Amino acid sequence: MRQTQWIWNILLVGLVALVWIGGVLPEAAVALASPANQNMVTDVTVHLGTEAGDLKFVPDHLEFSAGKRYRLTLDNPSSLKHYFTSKDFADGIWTQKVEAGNVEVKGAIHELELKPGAVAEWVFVPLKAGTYQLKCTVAGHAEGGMVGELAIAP
Ligand SMILES: [Cu+2]
Repeated sequence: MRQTQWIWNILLVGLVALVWIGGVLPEAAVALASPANQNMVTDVTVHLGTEAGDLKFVPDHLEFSAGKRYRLTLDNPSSLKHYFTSKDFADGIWTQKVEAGNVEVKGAIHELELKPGAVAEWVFVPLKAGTYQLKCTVAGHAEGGMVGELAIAP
């Protein structure tokens, strides 16, 4: 019947709206609560090691601006595990979340370990200007060249 069809359509639209609000609102709330106070995010990617097995970060120098929001994607294309370690940098930023697989971690993060093939996303807002040393803390890796620099411009 025609009337039944109408009711179904209205129910369907309502359901779609509920799913949309449920998915979008928490994200919007987080964005509003962040110091950046906007939805904009700048994507940056760093590779930990290379497929050929080089001990280095690619790129090994990154520049950020205080107050902007970044999504730093870390991946490990090598067959060794690596660390992304920069304690002073981590102390100078506000971490919104770190996402890896189906897990989302909130709160302060100081170090990330990436196993071969792993990918993680770190969403943060730099706060404290400075130049910070980055290194991989696996024995021998920093000595082998796996170091870098993270700069935050005021
Ligand atoms: Cu390493």
